[in-house]
Amino acid sequence: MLDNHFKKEEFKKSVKENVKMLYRKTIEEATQEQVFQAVSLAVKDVIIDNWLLTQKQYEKDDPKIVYYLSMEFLMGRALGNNLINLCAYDEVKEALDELGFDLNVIEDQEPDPALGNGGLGRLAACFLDSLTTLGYCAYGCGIRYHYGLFKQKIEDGYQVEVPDNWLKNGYPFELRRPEYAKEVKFGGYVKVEYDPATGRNHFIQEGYQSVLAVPYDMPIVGYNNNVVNTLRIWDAEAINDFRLDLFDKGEYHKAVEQENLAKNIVEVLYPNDNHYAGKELRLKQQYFFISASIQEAIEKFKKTHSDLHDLPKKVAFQLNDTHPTMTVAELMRILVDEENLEWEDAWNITTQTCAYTNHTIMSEALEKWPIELFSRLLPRIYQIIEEINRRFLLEIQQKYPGNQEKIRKMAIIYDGQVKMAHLAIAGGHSVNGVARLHTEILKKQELKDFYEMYPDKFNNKTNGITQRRFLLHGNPLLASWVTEHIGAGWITDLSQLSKLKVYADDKKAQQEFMNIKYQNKVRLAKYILEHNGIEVNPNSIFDVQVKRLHEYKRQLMNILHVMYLYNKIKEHPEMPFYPRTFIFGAKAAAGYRRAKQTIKLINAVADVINNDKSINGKIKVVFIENYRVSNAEMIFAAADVSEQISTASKEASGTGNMKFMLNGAPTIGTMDGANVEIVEEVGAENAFIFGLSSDEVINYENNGGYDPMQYFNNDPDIRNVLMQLINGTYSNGDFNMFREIYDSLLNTNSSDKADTYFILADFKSYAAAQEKVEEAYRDEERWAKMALLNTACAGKFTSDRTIQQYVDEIWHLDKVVIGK
Ligand code: CBF
Repeated sequence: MLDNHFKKEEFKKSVKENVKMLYRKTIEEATQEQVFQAVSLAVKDVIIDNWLLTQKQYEKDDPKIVYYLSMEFLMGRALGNNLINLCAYDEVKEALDELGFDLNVIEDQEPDPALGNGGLGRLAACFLDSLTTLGYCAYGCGIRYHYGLFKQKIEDGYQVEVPDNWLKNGYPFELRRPEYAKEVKFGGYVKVEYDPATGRNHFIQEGYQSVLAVPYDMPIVGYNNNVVNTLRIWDAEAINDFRLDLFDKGEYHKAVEQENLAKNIVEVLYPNDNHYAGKELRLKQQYFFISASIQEAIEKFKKTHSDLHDLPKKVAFQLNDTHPTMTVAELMRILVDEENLEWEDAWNITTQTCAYTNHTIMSEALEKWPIELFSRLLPRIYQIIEEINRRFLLEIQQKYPGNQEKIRKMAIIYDGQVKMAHLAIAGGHSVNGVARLHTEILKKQELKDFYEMYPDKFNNKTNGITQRRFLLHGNPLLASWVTEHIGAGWITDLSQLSKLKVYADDKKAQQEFMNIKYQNKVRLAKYILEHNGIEVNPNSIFDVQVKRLHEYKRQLMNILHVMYLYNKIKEHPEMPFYPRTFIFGAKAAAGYRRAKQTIKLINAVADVINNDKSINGKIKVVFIENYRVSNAEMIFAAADVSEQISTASKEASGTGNMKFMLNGAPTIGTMDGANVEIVEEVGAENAFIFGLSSDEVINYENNGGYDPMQYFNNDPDIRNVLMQLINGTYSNGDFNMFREIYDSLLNTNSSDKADTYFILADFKSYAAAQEKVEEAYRDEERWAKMALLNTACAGKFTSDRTIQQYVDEIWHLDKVVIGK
């Protein structure tokens, strides 16, 4: 699909023209950043043609639309990805070469739009890529945070957060759409007026403050199919007319408040992953983008349809976790208050249109808003939720007469709180988990009562990732090798990777595969040298754990194991040991103390070990600063070993695990989340599984009986490592620096439970699994076969498969072909 615009000469001309128009410079005078802007505009120009074509086709076909509602879209850079999906990467690379620029360097000028925290936001981005590539009509709806996830700096081993001003130079791939702006109202009170003509009460919000939600559209380019969907992110602006009105009335104070509301609401993304902080501003953010998105969706529907009862045939709202759950109440508000539908009708439409994805069982992530806050901020929405709750309780009572326990556990409003997950389940037709094990835990444990009441709503959708970004763009060498061996079909049908299995024992293929891995390791080693000043050996095993820093993900266990290995090497310098580079990358939420201490510990251990000449560089520890989508692509490509070591039952799915697998890195991990399915696909002999099972963990949690002190007392290796946390080994003699971590494992000094995430219970089986990794790696053929098979068996984990399952089982969308 080589469009005219990408004919080299045309493209070069257009870049030069853009540089001139934007900066009054010749291409020779332009900076790399300016060239990035100029190239992006030239690419956007082509995209816009397809965007228009897509829109025309949608108007013609009137397909059902899915609105993927998400507080987070962790998009990563767009330029390279767009070129890949336009099948124009190589042409543009060549054109830029001729202009004297390196496309990789130009790509590096792009800020990483970090409008998300981790897995949940990145999943949303992969889903948009797949929806578009598969030819489905979809909108991503989110927030245009002015500051995305903070940039991480490491100073003296500690994380320091630096604001991410990603819009500083203007973002070339967005388009402001003021014509679709919506008013969103907060606060005030609800006036009830009886209308004798209809015999109905009308609910009118008065005395409110409002903001104008202004959408910015970003194109989502499908792979080689001319389809361009839209990510619509809402910015907030003050409503000028209203403000003047207030000035006139002398209500200056109110006018300023309104201005501030607009300023604050989209200022920054909350940097919490898997954690609910209960901040008022966050609730405002939620209602802000939901109200604007739902208003827009209904307005769009009404342009071509007259009967709102048909909404579920034409529209699906997917709630990405509980954050967008307000959708249920906002849709009810529009249908009942504005469209004058009867409650029952409106409820039928709402429940058939909304569907909810659960992404975690971590209790601290459960959103529960105090009713005081909720009703003050959103008085009409709160009334609607009260009514939903009243009716829902009646339903429970009917099903379980006299069972107060059910009411206590399932009510939407209880104990002075609005429980968002309960609202999402009651208000939709589908509840899905994100990996088979996770969905089973939801059914049997976390959402058991809801599953008993609505078994048909529950279903599983194992997560996936887009191979276009995480192989084709991130690992061009491997991508070409795969194409040479099985053709290019895998780019849109990842199951074709299984054709690689025949090469698993082929010596030549093994060598080529491992040679590519080596080159990717050299690329990463160069990055590490440039960014960390640490020299790492590309012949060592690259053992990688990159993900958000969270206690349940157990980066702590990883670094304690590094300390343990170091002790062993020091005690037995003669013992055989295959050199290893332990690579970490992780951001900790700004207020998450324990996580930040773990980062400091990793860096402190790195400092000691990397500078100990006596071990001849057998171990190196690297903490990659500011882990994000763009460096992730390079890290996955270079990994030998994928660390997926969460406490079983805690990681809903994981998606990093899939990215490593696709790039040929076997997993060392627990039977948690999607690891279970990874092992099923690749075979237990091609992974390194250890640790407590999820049943064992849940059993301890429910019935007690876990005593970490036992491990401390009975295992000298564990005792030794833990003592090193408090004897100054890694803290220049400071006994207190890591005391809190030590206490958290043994509960010597706190009222919390000790070792909540079973690190000591799993430590020795983790160490044993790591020994097996070393043994396997020493056998070059065996390792090459394992690595190759990991890639060959990764077909299931494409987000194309996940999306097709959502389409078939939840959304029922129609495929669209452009230009038919
Ligand atoms: O489903 C996508 C991801 O979501 C999380 O990141 C989340 O924020 N709840 C989970 O922790 C991951 O397990 C999951 O893969």
